Amino acid sequence: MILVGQYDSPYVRRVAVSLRVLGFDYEHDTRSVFADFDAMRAVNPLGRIPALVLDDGEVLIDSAAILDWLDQTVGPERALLPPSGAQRRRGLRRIALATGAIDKIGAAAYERMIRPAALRWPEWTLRCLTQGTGAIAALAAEPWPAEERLDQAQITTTCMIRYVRMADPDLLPPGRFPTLDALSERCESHPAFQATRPADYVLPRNP
Ligand SMILES: N[C@@H](CCC(=O)N[C@@H](CS)C(=O)NCC(=O)O)C(=O)O
Repeated sequence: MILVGQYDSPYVRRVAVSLRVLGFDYEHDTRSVFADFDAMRAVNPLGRIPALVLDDGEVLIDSAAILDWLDQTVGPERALLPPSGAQRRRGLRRIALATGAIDKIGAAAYERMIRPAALRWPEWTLRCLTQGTGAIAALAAEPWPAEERLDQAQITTTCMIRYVRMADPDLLPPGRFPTLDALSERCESHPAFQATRPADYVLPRNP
């Protein structure tokens, strides 16, 4: 199968980490969602990453749908999201906070880096940052026991932390939330995270 999208996208990265943790082999198509927009739209009509091209040619789009397919494929014992009950609700809440933080802090970063200066809307940016940092604070207040098995809430939250530290480092400096620092350090030392660690955040930039 082929994973389309670069690892500076936390959505691509959470899929890549999950594929590796669950033992799937994949090829990596690193076309750029911005620089290769038309080619990207040929894979995903939305022109977004990630997409996963299965061996029979079926194309899965949206990281949540891809992760759902992975969990269904490996079955409930190995699934990265618990199949039901309070554990599943807890996992889904954490994942919603982490992906919400990515969306809001990402929107503010797009505003700052891509939108021409004259068209920026500071109140909107501030609202996005308030939402994103609120979600991060809520995640920091959750317990993240070191002995817990690696699951999707940990994977997505760790991908979010790395993303925020690339997109807007001042929002999540080391030391502000020791629980999240510990989670991130633990997960980032795992081979699946090391193999997918993005060095930089690649965006077209406007002055
Ligand atoms: N809900 C989607 C979000 C994916 C997403 O936001 N991807 C970003 C990269 S991090 C993207 O493709 N951005 C380009 C665009 O939307 O134009 C998912 O979970 O896959």
